[in-house]
Amino acid sequence: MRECRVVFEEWVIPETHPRRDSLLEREKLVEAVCEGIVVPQGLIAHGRGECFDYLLGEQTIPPALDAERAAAAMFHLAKHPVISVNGNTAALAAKEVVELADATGALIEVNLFYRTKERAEKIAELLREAGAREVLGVDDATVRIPGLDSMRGLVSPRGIYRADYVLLGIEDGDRTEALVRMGKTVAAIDLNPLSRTSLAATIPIPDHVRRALRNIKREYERMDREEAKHVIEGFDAKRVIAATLRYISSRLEQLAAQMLGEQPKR
Ligand code: PTJ
Repeated sequence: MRECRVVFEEWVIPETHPRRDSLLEREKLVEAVCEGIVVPQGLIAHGRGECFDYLLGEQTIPPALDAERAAAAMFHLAKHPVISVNGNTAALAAKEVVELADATGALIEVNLFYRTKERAEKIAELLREAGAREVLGVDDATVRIPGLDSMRGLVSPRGIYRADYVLLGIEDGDRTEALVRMGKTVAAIDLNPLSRTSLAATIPIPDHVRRALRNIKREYERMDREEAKHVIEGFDAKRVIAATLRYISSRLEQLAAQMLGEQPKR
């Protein structure tokens, strides 16, 4: 492995550290950068995600759960669902991706913004180690998403190109918009409700990728096709974004009031 991190002697994250989980997650991503799975830019994306997760209270908020139910419903209704996996998602949630694909019968495809064959192979290997039987998007990324130039537009003809439903996470806005333009239903896990991805997605999911994938699997298993139709009929992406912004705004208002010992505004 390329030596790319400073190794602090006897550096362990104390069991009692109040931000232990968050620090361990960072370590996991740094390691994944050294292994060539995550790109350095992925660390910047993660930091932005962490910031929004703070604002949400590091929990699944009610509008996110509504979106997760809609994302689960689409797995019941779609003919050709695909879970699109990039470096960050693979490093943080390979197991959850595989479990969701197994439960729903969706295909898994590696799809990278910073695509190299070597990275795609490594990510596919990580997914196979997590139990994936088949991973598309490595040798078979031969067709192009219209409107996306260079390597980042390449997808598998059996996977994302043909899909009627794509679930993706921690994604760039350009690519999400291009998939929506192709007429696909796109569910996008992104902690930032104001990102171009969230604004373009058919189903924006403002939640951490690991929590979101677990919740989608649970909700999928709880509903049948009839209920799924109902859930989709009642779903409104704009309401999810607006409710998330209101949630953050009122949470911050409450925290500020608490700090000053004031009665929170109604
Ligand atoms: O692996 P590649 O080559 O496909 O590249 C992946 C990155 C992440 C570098 C690429 O997709 C990218 O540049 O993404 P952006 O445009 O920075 O967008 C990432 C979005 O994901 C941001 O809006 C973050 O808030 C959000 N995000 C970061 N970490 C998480 C997250 N959302 C959910 N869960 C997270 N853990």
